[in-house]
Amino acid sequence: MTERINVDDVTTERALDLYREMLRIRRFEDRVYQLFLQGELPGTLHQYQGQEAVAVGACQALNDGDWITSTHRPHGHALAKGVTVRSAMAELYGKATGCCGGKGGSMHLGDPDVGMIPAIAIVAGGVSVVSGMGLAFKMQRNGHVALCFFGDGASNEGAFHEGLNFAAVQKLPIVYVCENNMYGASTPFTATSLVPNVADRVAGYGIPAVIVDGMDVLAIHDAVSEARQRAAAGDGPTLIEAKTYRFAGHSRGDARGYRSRDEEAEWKEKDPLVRLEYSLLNAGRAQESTFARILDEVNTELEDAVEFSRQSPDPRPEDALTDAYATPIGTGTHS
Ligand SMILES: Cc1ncc(C[n+]2csc(CCOP(=O)(O)OP(=O)(O)O)c2C)c(N)n1
Ligand SMILES: [Mg+2]
Repeated sequence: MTERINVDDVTTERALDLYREMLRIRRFEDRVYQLFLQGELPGTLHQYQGQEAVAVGACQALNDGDWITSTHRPHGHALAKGVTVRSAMAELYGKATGCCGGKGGSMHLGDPDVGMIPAIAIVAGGVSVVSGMGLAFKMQRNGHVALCFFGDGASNEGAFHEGLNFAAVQKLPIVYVCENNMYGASTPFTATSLVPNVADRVAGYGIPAVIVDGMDVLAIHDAVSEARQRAAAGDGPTLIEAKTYRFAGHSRGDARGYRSRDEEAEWKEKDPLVRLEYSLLNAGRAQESTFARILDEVNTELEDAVEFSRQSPDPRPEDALTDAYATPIGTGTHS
């Protein structure tokens, strides 16, 4: 039985925008999965279906000039922050027109032009990098805020604890968004922590922590807006723990033996897209035809991106070392 979310305080136009953003991510991920199985996309994939409300609610609460860091599961963050469907798709195809010129691929998706440092696949890597970003913003007094997405598994890394403590004592303008999807690869969070919430862990750093329904885009948006305000006002970081679930396996080869089909079904009942659609329909704020139209438009955008990517050129060998910060040993450019 679908549970309603509170749509009373949001305009219908805004709610439909949020819906469209989430659907764009969902359909992107579904389409990418098909393309991967067809052998069109190289590499591996960590997919974001189920967690769309977190990326969209959080990124929509940011201002122009704010930045995000992301993880090995970055497609949703990238699209929500404004990377275009074309340049994200072309990046997954490894094409020169991709947001990293085809050199980043799935796990390093991002684009500084939209305020997203290319994703960092080292678990908790973003927690270190965001400290530097926050410190820079504070020193520049530019009013910008840095938001760091990371998983429950990342909260077991040393970098997480060092990074949060540093940001806390320096009162850095950072919002930490933990996507607690209950598993770090195949390991349940409960097997790695004697406290039930990541939020409980940060009390020791003097950072306020908020637990929020990660399947409710409006709840995420409100929590991040408040945390953003706090950060921009010089009051320091906040941690938001979004309780969520990834509908797909950890990465493409995962048979999901560590969790039950019943558990998956329970979480699918909380699908953030279905809940928003249901709540708007139930309140008489939109019709089925509205959602059908949005789906058509999103599908058209996606097919355009696939065609664009297929027809895009490969990166040129002579550009292999541009935009790269490390060079292979033996090139003569190494010191
Ligand atoms: C430092 C480090 N250790 C291990 C890995 C391998 N690895 C990739 S994702 C992952 C699990 C991360 O779990 P979580 O932080 O909860 O993110 P989720 O996959 O659930 O989004 C692991 C162990 C890695 N990329 N980096
Ligand atoms: Mg996790």
